Amino acid sequence: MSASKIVSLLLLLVLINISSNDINGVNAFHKVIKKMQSKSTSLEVVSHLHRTGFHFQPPRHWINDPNGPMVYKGIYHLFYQYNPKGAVWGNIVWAHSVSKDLINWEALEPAIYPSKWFDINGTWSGSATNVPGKGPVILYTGITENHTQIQNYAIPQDLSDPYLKKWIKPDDNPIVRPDHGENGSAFRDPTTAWFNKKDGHWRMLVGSKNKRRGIAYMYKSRDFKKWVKTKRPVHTRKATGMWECPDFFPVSIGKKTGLDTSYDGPNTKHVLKVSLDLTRYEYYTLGTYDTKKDRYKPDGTTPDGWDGLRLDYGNFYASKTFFDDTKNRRILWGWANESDSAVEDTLKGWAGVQLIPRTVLLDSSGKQLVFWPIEEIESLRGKNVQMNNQKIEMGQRFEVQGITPAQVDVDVTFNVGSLDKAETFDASFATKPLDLCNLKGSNVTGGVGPFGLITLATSDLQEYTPVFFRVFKDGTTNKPKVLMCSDAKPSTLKGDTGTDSTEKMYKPSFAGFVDVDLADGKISLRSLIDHSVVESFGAKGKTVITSRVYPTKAVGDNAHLFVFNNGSQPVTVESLNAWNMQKPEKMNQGAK
Ligand code: DQQ
Repeated sequence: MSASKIVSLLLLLVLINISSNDINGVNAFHKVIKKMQSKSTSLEVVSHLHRTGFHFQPPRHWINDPNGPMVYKGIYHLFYQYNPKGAVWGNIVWAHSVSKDLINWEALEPAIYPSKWFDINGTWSGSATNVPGKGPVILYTGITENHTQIQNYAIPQDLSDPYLKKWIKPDDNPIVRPDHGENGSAFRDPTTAWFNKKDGHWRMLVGSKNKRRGIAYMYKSRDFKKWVKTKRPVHTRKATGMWECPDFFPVSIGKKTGLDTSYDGPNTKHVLKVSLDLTRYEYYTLGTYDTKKDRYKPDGTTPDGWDGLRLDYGNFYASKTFFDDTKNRRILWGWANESDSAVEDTLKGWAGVQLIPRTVLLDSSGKQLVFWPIEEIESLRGKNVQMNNQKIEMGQRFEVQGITPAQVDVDVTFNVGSLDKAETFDASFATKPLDLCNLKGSNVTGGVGPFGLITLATSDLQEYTPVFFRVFKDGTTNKPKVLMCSDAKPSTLKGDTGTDSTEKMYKPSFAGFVDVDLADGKISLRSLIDHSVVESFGAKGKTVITSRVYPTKAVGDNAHLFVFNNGSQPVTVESLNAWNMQKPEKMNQGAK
């Protein structure tokens, strides 16, 4: 073999190794970093530089999956996977917070923590179900003495307490153990259960895999205690690996309200969402749930697998929805991990945020879901600035002035005018939006676009996180194909030159297509910008992308916000509203 071939081979091996460790920026976990897992940080030394202003965070330490969200007696409950002793994954308990408005949160004692043989090695993710007559029941995964994953239940000690401060784990646990056909080390994350009036049974799903086939097992029960596996899994898919945190719920066709998980009526579709352990991103399908056969069949309008639709095309994982019967809406919670290293997390004393809860509806096309930040978030809006009818020629950018852009909500509607100059869409990119974003970044001149927002930027663009659209045209139909990107590559000067692990920084570009026809030329973009989080909603929530970024200079009062256009076709900002966002009064002070 020639020397150059050997060099290429070595390079390939290095790349393979990098990409297999680098699972979408989410630190590999369930692997305990022993020397760091109990390295506690005192509150005085927690680093505030990149902490968020209005996102859900405990005052310090590691968080991951949102667990068991629900509303009970008018109080919202959020549990989450939490390490009370350090800023990396480990020592996991179900931390518990309560809120009256989904904005201000009060921390309570952890609700569930390892203490019995059936969860002594871990209290992992799960869901809550409001069982009429019984009150809320939590189903969660316990890791046993011999490291098997089993499903347990927990109930409140006092149903008259709307805060549900104390939880009991009855001794008749577990409710479900893996049988001989199931994989006891890949068997977890029970869903909210739903009730089938016709046969008087509750049902719930548990995520799993068999070799590389992703599986959602279904169990049914009359009394919520004795659970029996149904004949076949509700759904499986080859080559998708372990299905973590499945979520299964109905959505209404036509109505702008959410549905209870047990709803069984006409004009609905079902959604099955799974979190893919292999890549650390999620996908969902829309389909039909046959309640007699207990089988789910995707519609087939989008792929059932790696290229499937995503709730969020960015840093978003282990998500879970719940039905909020106080406002008739379904709300989605998702977790965004850090993109920096475990060493950095330990140094800063915290890791992970829960993203702003989003309402979930079926799009009028029936082919996808749409997401929108819950209306309550608007109560945090402070000073407002606007921009109207601002034409942006190629290469121009305009600053949004008069606010502090490190912590804002910005909502802009662009008009692209004519599509005549749009680049022709190459069909080979149809399943590869990310490749397209990497190839054609925010600075690569196009026909229609790239245009959008430049967030968390220094005035000279040494650091910036662009969120933008690029409009292509289908060569035969002339229909637009819209790409949306959120690009962390230029977000920070950090990690560019460093070689040791504290300096390394994952700075990905994230991408998705946006299904719009642009008949009126308009496309909207809303971004919730919060120091190290940029959550962006394209075309009123048809495509959502979250990025985590760590600017060194574009911080605090030195962060800037621009609208820009690098396409030869001028675009117009028809309207732009930006609001400073206030901090909630209460954000989990005193979390243990
Ligand atoms: N996190 C939990 C598991 C789940 C994973 C453990 C998903 O139950 O599968 O912290 O992030």
